[in-house]
Amino acid sequence: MTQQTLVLIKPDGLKKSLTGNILTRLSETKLDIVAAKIIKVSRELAERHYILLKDKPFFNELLKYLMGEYHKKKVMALVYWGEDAINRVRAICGSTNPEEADPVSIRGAYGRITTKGIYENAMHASTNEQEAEREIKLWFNPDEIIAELYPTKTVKEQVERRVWA
Ligand code: IDP
Ligand code: MG
Repeated sequence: MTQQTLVLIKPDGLKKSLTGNILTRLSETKLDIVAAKIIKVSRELAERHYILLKDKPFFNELLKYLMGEYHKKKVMALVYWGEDAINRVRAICGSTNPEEADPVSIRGAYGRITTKGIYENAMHASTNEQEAEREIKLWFNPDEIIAELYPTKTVKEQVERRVWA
């Protein structure tokens, strides 16, 4: 089944200069990258991304982690597309808890648990098709993705936007 999945290289991954290593590992999936960008994550975006975890005791620390308050204020977001994309990426990514993750997985190799109890696990990967759709639509506009993943519509709006001077 052809699928798409959201990958985030989290602020610890960027701070530790792991982008190259992580992308090289993910290339083992033979999937296509159809979108990529660097983002400064707002609290609103972090909250919306992790909305399903809002009742967890570590939620606030998790938001700060994703916003880069402990590392660098940036995240790299990518969309991978191809056969069985969600499970292929999750397999190389490894388990949520970096200490339980296979040491050969990305999280097993590069993650840690901080003294505040947050799992700093270097990357995010969508868990199922429904979450992938919600997350991809949250992080990307249709024009930032080079594949037609979901239906779109055109709207006419008069908005002020910044352009090159
Ligand atoms: P996932 O990233 O493997 O899908 P989720 O349960 O969606 O795992 O959790 C999102 C993120 O929240 C994890 O990647 C990790 O950074 C953090 N996290 C999840 N569970 C815990 C926990 O029990 N303690 C501390 N941090 C956690
Ligand atoms: Mg998750």
